[in-house]
Amino acid sequence: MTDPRTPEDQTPTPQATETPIAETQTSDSQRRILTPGSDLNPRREFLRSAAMFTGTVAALGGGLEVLTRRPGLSSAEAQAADPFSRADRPLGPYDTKEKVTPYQQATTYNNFYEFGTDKSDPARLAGSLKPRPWTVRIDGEVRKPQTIDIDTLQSWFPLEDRIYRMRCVEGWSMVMPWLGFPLAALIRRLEPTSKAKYVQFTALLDTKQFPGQKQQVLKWPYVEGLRLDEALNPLSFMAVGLHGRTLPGQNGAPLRLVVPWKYGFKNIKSIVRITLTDKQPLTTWMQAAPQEYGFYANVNPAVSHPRWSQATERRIGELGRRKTLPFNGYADEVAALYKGMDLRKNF
Ligand SMILES: Nc1nc2c(c(=O)[nH]1)N[C@H]1C(S)=C(S)[C@@H](COP(=O)(O)O)O[C@H]1N2
Ligand SMILES: [Mo]
Repeated sequence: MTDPRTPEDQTPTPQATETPIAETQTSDSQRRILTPGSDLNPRREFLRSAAMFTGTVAALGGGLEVLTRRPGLSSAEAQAADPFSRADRPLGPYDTKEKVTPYQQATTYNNFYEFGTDKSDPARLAGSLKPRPWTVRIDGEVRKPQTIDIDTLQSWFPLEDRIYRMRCVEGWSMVMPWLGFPLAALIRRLEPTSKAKYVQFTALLDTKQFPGQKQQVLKWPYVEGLRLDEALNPLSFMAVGLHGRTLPGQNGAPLRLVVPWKYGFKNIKSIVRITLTDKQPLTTWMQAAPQEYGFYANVNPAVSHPRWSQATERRIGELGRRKTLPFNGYADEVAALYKGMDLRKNF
């Protein structure tokens, strides 16, 4: 199996088209009312240009049916009201103030090899992924192994916004406004036994929904993992939405992991199984190329990928490159997790 990855600067990027989002008056309790394929955050009403309606919507696949236009608001006004771009938006403790990557780019420039290795494959093919009905198997070192319907699982937690940087190992980055809940809240609720030391995540295996799984570019299903203390860190997040709406298929519907201090490939999409275990999981990328991808995969500008430097990155939508920060800028929150570890060996 040869590693299909190349550094990002060899790949062209799509054009930007901002998707305007505006706020409406809805109580916080209504934020919890979730229906399949609906807007996850009823506080916001989504406005899209006529071009988006006719052009892109079909390509974006499931979960994007709710497209409404608020009467009397021009597209420019709607854009100014975007809760993620507005300067006075109240920021959460972990939110970055950096400019959020527009919805159009975050949903058309994707890595999701279950659909194919091209950046445009996921958006083009995500319609074949059916995020409802969906169950998540919880097993291993937990008091009550169980299979939970995704809507039940979501209803356990109030949804939060998190605006996180995301840095792909290929050398590009985005700023993603996620909606979801802390992974720690889920793990606590599952009551791990004293033997639980790691969390293993498994994505869906289904060649009907994932045409790319007919090719053995990776060993399917995609598997990822975290040490239990990493999983319990307040930054670790389970996303069910993006830009205020249901997570599109190409971004990992209906449930994906977000660990912003690690390279993007740790952020496993379309999770069907979460296993608490006493053994370090063998992740998909470690299995594919162990000399190139380690278990930790913490963003580290000082340690090059064997085939390219990790010192800089290109923010999607920007020209030029910026310096990559240790732990992707989240060192204050997570560096203590790796105290005493050699981060060159544990790459
Ligand atoms: N199941 C699955 N999850 C995955 C991948 C994948 O191929 N399959 N690619 C990863 C990589 S390499 C990156 S950079 C991010 C990209 O997330 P995004 O498309 O939402 O930006 O998803 C990660 N999660
Ligand atoms: Mo990536």
